[in-house]
Formats: sequence, C-alpha cells, structure tokens
Amino acid sequence: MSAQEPRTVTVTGAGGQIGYALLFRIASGAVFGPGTPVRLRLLEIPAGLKAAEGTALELQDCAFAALDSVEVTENAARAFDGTNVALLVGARPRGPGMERGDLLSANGAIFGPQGAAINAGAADDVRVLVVGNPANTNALIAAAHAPDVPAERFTAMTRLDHNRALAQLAGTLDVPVASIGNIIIWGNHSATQVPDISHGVLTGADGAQRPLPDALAEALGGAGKVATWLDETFIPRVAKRGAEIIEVRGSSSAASAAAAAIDHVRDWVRGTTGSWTSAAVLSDGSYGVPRGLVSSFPVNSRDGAWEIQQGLSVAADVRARIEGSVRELEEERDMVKSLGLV
Ligand code: NAX
Repeated sequence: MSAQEPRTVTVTGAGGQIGYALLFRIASGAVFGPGTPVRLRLLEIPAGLKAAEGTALELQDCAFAALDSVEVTENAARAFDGTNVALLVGARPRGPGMERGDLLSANGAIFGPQGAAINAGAADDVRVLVVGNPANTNALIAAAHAPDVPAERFTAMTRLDHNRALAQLAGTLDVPVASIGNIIIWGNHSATQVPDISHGVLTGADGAQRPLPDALAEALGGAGKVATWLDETFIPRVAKRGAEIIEVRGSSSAASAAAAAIDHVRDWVRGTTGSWTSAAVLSDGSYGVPRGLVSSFPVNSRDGAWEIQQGLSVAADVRARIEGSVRELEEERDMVKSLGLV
C-alpha cells in the first residue's frame, strides 16, 4: 500500500457518543497519518441514522484534507464493502432485567451478521476492532461468521483499560504518562480484567530506566505498601473506572474510548515501538489462555500484525486473577456456543 492510497474505514454505531468522538479523529488522519485519504462508511440502525447523518454533515464542514468521502448507510453489505478497517462500536446495551444470556443473544444478532458481511465484502487486509460490549465475546461471534478472514484479524478493545492504568500510575508517581512502559491488561474487558504492573518500566528524564515496582515502592513507602495499593486502590480503580466516569459525567466514557480505539488501530497498522501495549487478540494458548478465546495480552505490532509478547514471568497472584478472568471468557464462549451463535 502506498501512503496515498485511500483506506476505507467502517464505523458501526456511528450515530452514538463514541462514534461522535471517533469519526473526526479518523478523518483528521490520526490513524493512517494525514497523507492517507480516508473513506468513511457509517453504519447505523434506523433509530441512529439521523444522528449519523448529522455527524456526516459536520465531518464535511471540518474540510479535513485527509477525508475523501463519508457515506451513511443502514445496509451492512454496503458498509463493509471493500473496508480495510472495521470499528464495531454499535452494540445492544444491557437493559433492565436482562440476563447475561439475553445480552449475548441480542449481541449475537448484531455481530453474527456483521461478521458475515465482513466475510463477504471486506478488503483482503481487513482488520476488525470490536468496541461494543461484551467486546471479547462479540469479537468471537463476528470471527465465527467470517471463515474466510483470518481469525486473528478480529480483536477487541482493552486499550482504554491500558490507558486508564497508565494515567493512574503517572498520577501516583507524578511522572509523564509517556515515561511508563510495559504494563499489561490481561483477560476480559470487564470487571475481572487484570491490570499488571510487574514488568512495568519507568524511564527518567535522563533516559535511565528502572522497574516500575521499585519506583512505586519508593513513592508509597515500601514494597509492602505497593501490594496493598495494587489490591485496594489501583486494580479496582482501573477495573471500575467506567462506572466512576458514569457517576461523575452522567454518561459513559466516550472521548477516552474513542482515543483508545484510535491508539489500537494506529498501532496495529503502523506498528508499536519501545513499549508493548494491551489488546484482546485471538489466543494461541500463550500463558495458559485456551486457544481460540479472544483475551487481552501484552502485544507488539510488527508488519501489521499483533504478536503476543512471549516469555514473561507471571506471579502466582496475577496468574490466579488471569485464570478468573479467563474462566469468565470461557463461560461467555460456552453460552454463545449453546445459543448457536458461534
Ligand atoms: P451509544 O448508545 O451512544 O451508541 C451506540 C450506537 O450504536 C447507537 O447510535 C445505536 O443506534 C447504534 N447501534 C446499535 N445497534 C447497531 C447495529 N446493529 N448496527 C449499527 N449501529 C448500531 O453507545 P456508546 O457510548 O457509543 O458505546 C458503544 C459501545 O461501546 C457500547 O457497547 C459500550 O458498552 C461500549 N464501550 C466499550 C468500551 C471498551 O473499552 N471496550 C469502553 C466504552 C464503552 O463503554
């Protein structure tokens, strides 16, 4: 691909709040760089079409040099035809009295047909990021309906959790976010997710690097304090940040979710350098996560493909948490299997 070749990006749920925060950044060149023209396809259901059309008008009014075209549609075949990047944001939220099975079933009715439409019409290099919850299992459902697309092209977003963890650490240590690297989110994008700082690295202004646990021990007053801080403050704060945002803001995370989606796709397409990041990708059995689940791992992106960072030691307490989160993913997978969705 030359830098100038137009790229087609499909965003589902384009009339929603994440869509509104996401589309302008894609159109401004934040994913592919300002030199690559972008064709946007906005997929919505009838209830969201007007909002998406309004967003499309505003996108035109931004006169972004990188924006080649915007099209709004409620037709999945049209939306995914020739698409290079599909951001599956629109999902069915959990309604009052809805059980997990009902939620998975309602989302199966969305992500199954969208996976099939991707299979039928997307570009050969299509990359899919599922944002809509339950994101990991929705990615599994979409992949199951796209047998001709390599399953590793279906990913789910845990970058927001990763970025939230970075922000908490930077605030606690009073250092720039960019000075922290190699933290990890393992498992499911849910309250069982496992933020892990044990391999984290802090780079000082002089370029010297030190282990993040050592820096935390110094800041908090001893290694024993770090363990308590991780258990009682850091992990719950990161895992429950979504609820905190809803409580304070009055609605769920939107701009930060959009920024994380941009980070995920940009790194996937253009590569990671230095630190690894976190993404929910197809498990190849690494770290004891059963093959075939879409689970969050430490990942690097090289030549347009995610690779799971290998060879990291995992402490017993972190491993126990990962097993809990993976059990939840297995339960979700078993449920969608029993519902005939995969
Ligand atoms: P909104 O309710 O604002 O927007 C969702 C939009 O999707 C609506 O306009 C709706 O009409 C549309 N939609 C529903 N079904 C569709 C379908 N079949 N095809 C196309 N469009 C469809 O939600 P928003 O705040 O934008 O959140 C979207 C999703 O992101 C939710 O599932 C939410 O739970 C999830 N999130 C995931 C995060 C993550 O880190 N993975 C974090 C943020 C967010 O909570």
